[in-house]
Amino acid sequence: SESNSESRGALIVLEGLDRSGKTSQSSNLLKYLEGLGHSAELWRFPDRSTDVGQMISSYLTNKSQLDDHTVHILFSANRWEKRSLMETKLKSGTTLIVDRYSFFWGGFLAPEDGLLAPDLVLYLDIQPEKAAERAGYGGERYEQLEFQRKVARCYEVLRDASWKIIDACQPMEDIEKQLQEIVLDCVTICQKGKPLSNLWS
Ligand code: FDM
Repeated sequence: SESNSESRGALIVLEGLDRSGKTSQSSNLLKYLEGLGHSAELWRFPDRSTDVGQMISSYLTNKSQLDDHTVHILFSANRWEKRSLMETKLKSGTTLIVDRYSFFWGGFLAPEDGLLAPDLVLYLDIQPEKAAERAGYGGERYEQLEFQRKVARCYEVLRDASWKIIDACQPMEDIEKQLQEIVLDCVTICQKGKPLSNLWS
């Protein structure tokens, strides 16, 4: 294994619209890093396994109604409840590939302040119309073209020069190769001692 007790793992986030390919590419990246002997885990937000996650899940599947502010705070709480485990994992040398984090829809809100900042944000860029043509919007609350258009505009506001923008309409294998190269660079920089930091600080 290339990891040792002094080197930390990288916090790598994939963002993008629904059907942009985040989930497939996240598991590809996990296999890739594990194949190289790195310690790595796949995480996703919302994490529906917790109590807060269950509240979010029932909102997303239209089983409960909540106002927007409440939902944003729940999404944020869902990250806070994982923060210390996240830090422990990173410090023990495990790289985390995270399928969505703070940047979706309202990620600029104060409750995010103090969460761990990603070392890398990979944005799988796709037009909302193109994403809608792909098979299987799952029928959850947010999986509608009109909403995805708003989300796309929101990402445009949130993203900054540090994000790596990947054209999500290329062949999957090409995307996979590009992601691997960028991620490996990032993992190496983190191993060499780049400090962890907090969002917005
Ligand atoms: N989502 C996800 C948010 O609205 N805010 C957040 O902070 C996060 C992490 O939850 F529509 C939305 C994005 C998506 C929905 O996500 C469920 P998954 O990836 O389909 O489980």
